[in-house]
Amino acid sequence: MATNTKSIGIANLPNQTHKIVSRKGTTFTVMVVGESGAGKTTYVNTLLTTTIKSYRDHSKRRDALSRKTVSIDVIRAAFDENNFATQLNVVDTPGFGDYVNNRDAWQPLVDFIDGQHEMYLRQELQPHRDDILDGRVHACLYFISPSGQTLRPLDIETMQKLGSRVNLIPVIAKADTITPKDLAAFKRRIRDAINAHNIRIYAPPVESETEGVSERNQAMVDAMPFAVIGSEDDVVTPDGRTVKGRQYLWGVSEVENEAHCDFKKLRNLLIRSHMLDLITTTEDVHYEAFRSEHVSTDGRVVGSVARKDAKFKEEEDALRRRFAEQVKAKEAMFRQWEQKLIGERDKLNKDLEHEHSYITALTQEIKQLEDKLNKK
Ligand SMILES: Nc1nc2c(ncn2[C@@H]2O[C@H](COP(=O)(O)OP(=O)(O)O)[C@@H](O)[C@H]2O)c(=O)[nH]1
Ligand SMILES: [Mg+2]
Repeated sequence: MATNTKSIGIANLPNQTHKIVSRKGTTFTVMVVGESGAGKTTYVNTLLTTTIKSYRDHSKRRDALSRKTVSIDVIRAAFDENNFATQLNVVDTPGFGDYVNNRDAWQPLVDFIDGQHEMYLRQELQPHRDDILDGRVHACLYFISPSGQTLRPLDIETMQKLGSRVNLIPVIAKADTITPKDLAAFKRRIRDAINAHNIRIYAPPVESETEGVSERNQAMVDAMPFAVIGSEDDVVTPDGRTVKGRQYLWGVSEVENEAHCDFKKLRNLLIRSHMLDLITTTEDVHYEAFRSEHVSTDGRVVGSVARKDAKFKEEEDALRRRFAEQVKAKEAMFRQWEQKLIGERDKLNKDLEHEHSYITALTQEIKQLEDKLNKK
C-alpha cells in the first residue's frame, strides 16, 4: 500500500483493519477542557475550519455575549478524505474552575466520559447491535494557560482524574503570548509536573516501518505538551500570504506555521497519524477498564448509574431520618411548652381563686363593719 502522508491515518493501515474501519466509516471524538477563556472554543473552530473545507463556523453568528460556552456542546462534522468517511465530533466544554470553591470541578467532565462509556456498554449488551451510537471520547485535550509558571493544583487534580479514563493530551494555549525561550522552559516544567504527580497522558507509539515516520513521530512526542495558537481570522503576512493567524504590530503569529506553534503537529496526530491508535487504545484500555468495573459476572451493568442511585438513596434516607428527628424534638419541645402553659394557667386560676376568696372575705368584713356602724 502506497503511503500518502497527506491522507488520514486510516488509509495507512494494514488491509484487515482498514476494511473493518472503513466499512461503515468511523467516528472520532475529541474533547477540549480547561479553564474559561483559555481558548478552547477558538481552537475547536480553528481545527474544524482548517480540516474541513466546507466547514461553517456556527459560533461566529452568535453575539459576543452568548459566545461564552455555558454547557457541554457537541459539534458534529463529517469529512471525507480519500474515501474514508469520518464523523468528527468535538466536545466543547464550559471552563471549569471559575468558582470560589472549585472542589470536584472535574466531576462533570468525568461524568461525561463515563456516561459515554456506559451508553456504549448498554447498547453493546442489547441484542440489536447494528446501529450502535459511539460517543466515546478518543482524545481529551487539556488546555493549560500560558502562565509561565507550572501546573496549578486544580490542573493536577483534574488531569489525574481524566488521565485514568481517557487519552489525555496536554496543550498549552495561546502560544503567541509567550516567548520561545519561556515556552521551552514552561514545557519542561509541565513535563516534570506530569511525571512528579503521576499524571497519565497519552503516549503515541513512535516506531514505524515506513521510512521517515518514526522520526516524525519522535519529533511529535518531543513537542509535547503541544503549544497551539487559535484564530478564527484570516490575516495577511508581511510577505503577502493569507493565513489563519493573529495580527500584531510586529507581524503575524501563524496557526499553521511549525516555527510559530505545534498546531500542525497536534492536528496531524489527531486526524492523521494517530487517529486509529487513539480509537483502539480507547477501546482496549479505557473502555475495557470501564467495562470490567461495571459489568457483573452475570452480565448486568453495575456501577455508575446504580452507584449514583445508591448514593442518592443514602442521602435521601439520611435526610428523612434527620427530618423525623427534628420533628420529634420539636414535638417534645411543644409538649413541654404546653405542660408549662397548663401549669401556669392552673397556677393563675388558683391565684385568682385565692384573690377572689380574699376579696369576698374583705367584702364580708366591710359589710359587717357597716352593719355595726348602722346599729350605733
Ligand atoms: N492571543 C491569543 N488569544 C487567543 C487565542 N485563542 C483564543 N484567544 C482569545 O481568548 C479569548 C477566549 O477564547 P475562547 O475560545 O472563547 O476561550 P474558551 O473559554 O476556552 O472557549 C478570546 O478573546 C479569543 O480571541 C490564541 O491562540 N492567542
Ligand atoms: Mg468556550
